[in-house]
Amino acid sequence: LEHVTLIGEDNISAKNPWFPRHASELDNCNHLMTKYEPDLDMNHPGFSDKEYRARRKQIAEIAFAYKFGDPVPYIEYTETENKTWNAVFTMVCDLMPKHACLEYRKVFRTLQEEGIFTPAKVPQLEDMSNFMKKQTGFTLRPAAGLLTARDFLASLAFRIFQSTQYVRHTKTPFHTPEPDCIHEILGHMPLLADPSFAQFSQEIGLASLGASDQEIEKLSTIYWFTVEFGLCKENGETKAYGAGLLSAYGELLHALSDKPEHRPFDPAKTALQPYQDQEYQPVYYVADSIDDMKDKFRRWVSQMSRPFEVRFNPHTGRVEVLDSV
Ligand code: TIH
Ligand code: FE2
Repeated sequence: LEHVTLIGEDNISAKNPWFPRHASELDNCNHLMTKYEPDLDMNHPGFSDKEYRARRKQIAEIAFAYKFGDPVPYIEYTETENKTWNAVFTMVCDLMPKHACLEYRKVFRTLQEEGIFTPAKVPQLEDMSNFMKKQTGFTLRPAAGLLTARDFLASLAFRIFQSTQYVRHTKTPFHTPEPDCIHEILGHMPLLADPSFAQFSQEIGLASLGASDQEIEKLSTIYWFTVEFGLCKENGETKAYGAGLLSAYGELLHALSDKPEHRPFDPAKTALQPYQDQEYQPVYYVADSIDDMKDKFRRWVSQMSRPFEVRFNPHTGRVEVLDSV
């Protein structure tokens, strides 16, 4: 690192594009994709449900008003919302022992022991965030809906997970095409509390900072087939570690059946695989283990063509940019 100089934040250029250098700047990184808004999408289960749409608006306001450093506001979930949580939670409890990876099962138990995962109530993001902070340093901030890949990935660089806070429509408890807090909490949190997985997540985030649109597309595809829909080997069996599988039992059983294709995880190939989010995936990528996935990703990402390098300084919470060319 002797020949490396630090690039300042005041001289933005192609070699030094804008991206958040500190978690507080994520207040500007919450651009929404509007494709699944219940107000705009006729196929959304909440499209013709006025009450549901009003509830979504109310919860979205919390995310719009949120600033870095605020505690995540508590939400009094309704009886209907708690019932929807209960339906998914019960299903996950039944299926997890056989189908979820070891890392997931382990943290899941801890979350039950801590009284955060209970059958009756949607957990609060603030409680989740405080738990995660002790495990891996990850924290949560509320997001109003599905974010752009660039904004979402940027937050991971700071070990911050932008999480929705609304609950899916009660008509579709076992699969929804958009994220909701059941997906974030039941799907993502257990793995983000695993040190190795947390590190992998932060590394995807760091790789995304200042990356080109094409590179963002590749990184979000890798994210899709690992963090969201990843499978892994465990003692010769195939298990799920992807959050989109662990929060949607319909797709979990589909993924582990002989209907879809299973391919070995190989970042160079996986990064180019087209995907859609309307239906179950036709292809899943299987890692040898989470550590192996992390190593393969690290090797692949080191060939990415940014004209600078970044590193996270845990003492200041800032991302430093190194001029390496
Ligand atoms: N399909 C998931 C579920 O029903 O819980 C949610 C999503 C995963 C990935 C994108 S949306
Ligand atoms: Fe997700």
